[in-house]
Amino acid sequence: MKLHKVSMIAAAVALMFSSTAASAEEWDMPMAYAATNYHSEHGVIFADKVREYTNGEVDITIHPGGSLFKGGEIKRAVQTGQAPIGERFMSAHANEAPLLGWDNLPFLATTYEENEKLWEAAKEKVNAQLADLNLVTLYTCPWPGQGFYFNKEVDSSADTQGVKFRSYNSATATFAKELGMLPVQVEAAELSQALATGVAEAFISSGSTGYDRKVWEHLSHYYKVNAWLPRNYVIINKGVYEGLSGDTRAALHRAANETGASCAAESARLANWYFEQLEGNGMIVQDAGPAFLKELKDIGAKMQDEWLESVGADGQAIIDAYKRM
Ligand code: PCA
Repeated sequence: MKLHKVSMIAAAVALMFSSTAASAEEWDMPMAYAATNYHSEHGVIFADKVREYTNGEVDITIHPGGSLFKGGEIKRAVQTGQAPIGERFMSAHANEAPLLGWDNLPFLATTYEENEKLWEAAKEKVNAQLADLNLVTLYTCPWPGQGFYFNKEVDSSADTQGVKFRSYNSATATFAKELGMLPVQVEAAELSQALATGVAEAFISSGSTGYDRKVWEHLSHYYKVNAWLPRNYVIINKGVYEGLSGDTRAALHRAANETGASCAAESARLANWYFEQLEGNGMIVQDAGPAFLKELKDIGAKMQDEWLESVGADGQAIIDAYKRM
């Protein structure tokens, strides 16, 4: 009788384990940038941590380089639940929700420290906006400061007229137009091809994307500007998130917080290393000259005004909160 009871308990325990195993979540996570980029490498680190902290209950497979969904499709895929989780450069969607352009305001927060403060000031409102889009943010990670790539020396907007410019969101398209350039939106994964085929002959980005896409094969000059440090976000479908147990959510956030901090530190560590690689491959990397920089700052001020106008009180509240910090 006793033995029977013990074996019944053993069977129940076995059943419990097998049902846990059967209910393990398997998530595909689309990411847009090169597999060797620190953003994508941190996706893998995140997945490993999630597996560990959920005791294998959530098993995430990373798909970098736009291989599962292209960069431009990732937000919608996660919103609609085609993918439960994904990574996206959120300011690319500021045309739909202007608030998401908070990290793309020229010359407002130009160091990692300032960028972190600005995120602190913006976080609550940004997350509320994303919740409206059926998304929950798990972590965000900054790109290094943004500057300009050209195939020639550029001293002012006199040199940029009619140049075909690869933009990555509406703000960079505006910037280009203000400089007399012709913007075309291209995802980082397609950048080398756009440069090779002449679809684009200039762009704004960090040293990171220039390095990943080996742009020294087509371009010669990089002008450091540190105009802003935009962010990628790892986002999860709100319905999927709400369906998780409290413990699983806590494990996800623990993994996300650790990964976000490590990813930001890696971005800062690599920022100059990328410039060294560009130089090592023959590019001229230098600060933007005073005349060009003055024009960029004037355009930047105008863009910030336009952003405030399109976002309204929430935008002003973010900037005010940031300035008080
Ligand atoms: N690289 C990404 C976004 C910002 C950056 O530094 C890109 O150029 O697409």
